[in-house]
Amino acid sequence: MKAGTRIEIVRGDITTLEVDAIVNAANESLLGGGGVDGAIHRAAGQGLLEECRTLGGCPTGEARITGGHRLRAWFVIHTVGPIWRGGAAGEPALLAACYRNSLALARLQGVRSIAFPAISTGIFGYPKAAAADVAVQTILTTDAPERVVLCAFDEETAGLYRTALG
Ligand code: AR6
Repeated sequence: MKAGTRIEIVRGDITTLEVDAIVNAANESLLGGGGVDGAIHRAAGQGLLEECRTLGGCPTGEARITGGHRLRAWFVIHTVGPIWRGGAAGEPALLAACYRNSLALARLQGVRSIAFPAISTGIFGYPKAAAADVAVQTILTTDAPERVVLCAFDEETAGLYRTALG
């Protein structure tokens, strides 16, 4: 983490946040889905889907960047978290790679503030406490923008972030 990076926990809907970039917990098609992915596509509008169609998908653990279209955020960084298969299929390393690769794209674009959802902890079934630890540890050990928001959709996740941050 760069000296001066602030990590904040915010409860609520990531699509409403005033940050330069929001991260989407997508799937390998990058063509939308349920959960936070569905919410982001609904809020950003058809233009986001059209831009995503040009990207040709994204492997698990990697990230791709698009414009924010009708969102407040300038950019959406789409990353594909691992599906939880019991924990011995490389899930922790893949989840850490999602955070690292998203932060790297943010830096390349000069993003000063970025918000993450709890990647993989919904439909993909990653245990929430373990995922919160991976998120916090990876952000703390990666060169990150000035402001990093951990967006928790529920109070349980917010509490797990508080614990992971110590
Ligand atoms: N703002 C912030 N967080 C949210 C929001 C929101 N509007 N909506 C849900 N969450 P999930 P995954 C939280 O299932 O597990 C999609 O179909 C949610 O409570 O969105 O990575 C994709 O296309 C949970 O804590 O993502 C993929 O197929 C977290 O976001 C698949 O789901 C992640 O839950 C990805 O599954």
